Amino acid sequence: MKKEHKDAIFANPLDKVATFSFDDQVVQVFPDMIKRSVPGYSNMIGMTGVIAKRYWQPGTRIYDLGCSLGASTLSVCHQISDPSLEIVALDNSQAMIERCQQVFAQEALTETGEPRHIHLACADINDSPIENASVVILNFTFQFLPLETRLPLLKRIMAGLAPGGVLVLSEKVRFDEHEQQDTLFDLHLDFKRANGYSELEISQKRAALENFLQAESFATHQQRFAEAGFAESCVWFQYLNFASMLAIKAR
Ligand code: GEK
Repeated sequence: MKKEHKDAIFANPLDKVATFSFDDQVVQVFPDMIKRSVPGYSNMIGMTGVIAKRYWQPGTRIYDLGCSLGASTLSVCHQISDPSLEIVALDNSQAMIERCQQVFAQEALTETGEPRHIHLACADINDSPIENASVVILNFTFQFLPLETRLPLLKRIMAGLAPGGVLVLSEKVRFDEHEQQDTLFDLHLDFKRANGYSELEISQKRAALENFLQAESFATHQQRFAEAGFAESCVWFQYLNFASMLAIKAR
């Protein structure tokens, strides 16, 4: 396992803060960055595998959309030991995929040390087929998609899911009520400070994510799930302004 590098990408003053990108520099520090920035990340990832175990139907696939370094896929592999399980893990950052390939080669193994059945590819999830799925995972990826592509993607996921299949969607969320939004936003900044980020790092990262990460409210997500045809949806985890939702297709 490669040594985990500390995220210091925004530690020094930058003349101009460019829009965030999932490049080589981010890949180097990604595990540290996401754990120190996303409240509840480890809980949501850990539970993703547990949810997958409950809803996976043998003979169908699990999709990990925006897999980065494969944390959700590894969580699934820890929970489902059946070597016939097929996982499709996609990300449109070549740098992420290259590193993820190394992670899977070392860690995504069956009990007898064979490689797991994982199709890892560099692809845009907005035009990748989703077929014969029972579990689709979108952990912290949907928030980066242009707003107009979100409903079409959910409709394609819905069409690719078997009856009784599920979507796990984890995101940063925003709140329509200003006071709640401000309170949880401020506490998230405190969370980052408590995890060692400086004011400069926090403000430069914020500028880099401006308009790139577009968070939405629970009501917007729930309405869209219904519009895409999901029979049921709920919030199963929330920690400050980060949450994970489960949407279920009718049996
Ligand atoms: C985890 N799920 O560890 N198509 C494919 N990938 C995309 C697209 C797209 N259109 N847009 C963004 N990505 C992971 C973490 S990170 C979350 C996911 C974060 C990819 C992008 O390249 C990046 O790797 C990932 O989505 C988002 O649970 O950095 O906050």
